[in-house]
Amino acid sequence: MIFTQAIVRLPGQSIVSGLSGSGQQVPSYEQTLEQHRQYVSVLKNCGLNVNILDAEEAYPDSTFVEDVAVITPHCAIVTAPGAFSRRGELAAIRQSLNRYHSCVESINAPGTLEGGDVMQIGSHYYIGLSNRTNEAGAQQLIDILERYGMTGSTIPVKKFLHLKTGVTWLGNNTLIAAGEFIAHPAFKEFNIIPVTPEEQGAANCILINGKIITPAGFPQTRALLDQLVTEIVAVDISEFAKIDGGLTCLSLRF
Ligand code: CIR
Repeated sequence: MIFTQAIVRLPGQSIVSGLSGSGQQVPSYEQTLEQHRQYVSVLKNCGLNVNILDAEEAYPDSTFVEDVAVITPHCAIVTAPGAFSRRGELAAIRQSLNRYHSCVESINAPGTLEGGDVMQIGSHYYIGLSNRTNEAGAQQLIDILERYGMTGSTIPVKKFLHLKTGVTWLGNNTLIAAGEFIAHPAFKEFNIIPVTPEEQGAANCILINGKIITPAGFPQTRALLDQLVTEIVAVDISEFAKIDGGLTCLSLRF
């Protein structure tokens, strides 16, 4: 699948108050801006037109745009974040999506769904059931996908924030996976690149137009990837990782 567009949102100064599972580290606003700049430059080098949205100070986690929308080749879907503090992000992303898609669907209460729980492989979408995405939200997404000729299935997420925190698609029938997803029966048809517990953050990679974007700072995983893939680009997103952000969640790609 060839991507041509990406949507990102600049981090605001309020990112220092972003949600964090551990609550132990606070990102530096200035460093998130610099890492975001480098991230955008990598997306551009992959051939994408990048629409850089203004920061939304009222919403500390709004730079993680992946969670508030799912974009398919046939329609876009505005999600319903399970995190209450993130629900105000929806109005602005809906406006942006209207520029690209004539069909913009929604997930509605009592359903909750965050895009970090949605992993697309071809026309099939794996949907993680996590603390952020519930059965009702997942079922609504499956119904929407089916209306447009696509399919979806659910997979429980036990230890990760989102499905894609623990597993992502690298193309060529291959997934990179950590923890519970390394030997998960739902993924038995795929080649799995296993990530060690010490390098868990490396399971969140992005495949864009034949290039694999990987988070910097995970040497064991990088060595494994180097044996399999030629075009690998590492990006430092360590500031975003302090509040549980990964590579995928910083953009919508389509
Ligand atoms: C949150 O907890 O919502 C943000 N601090 C991090 C969101 C990361 N999103 C993602 O992995 N898709």
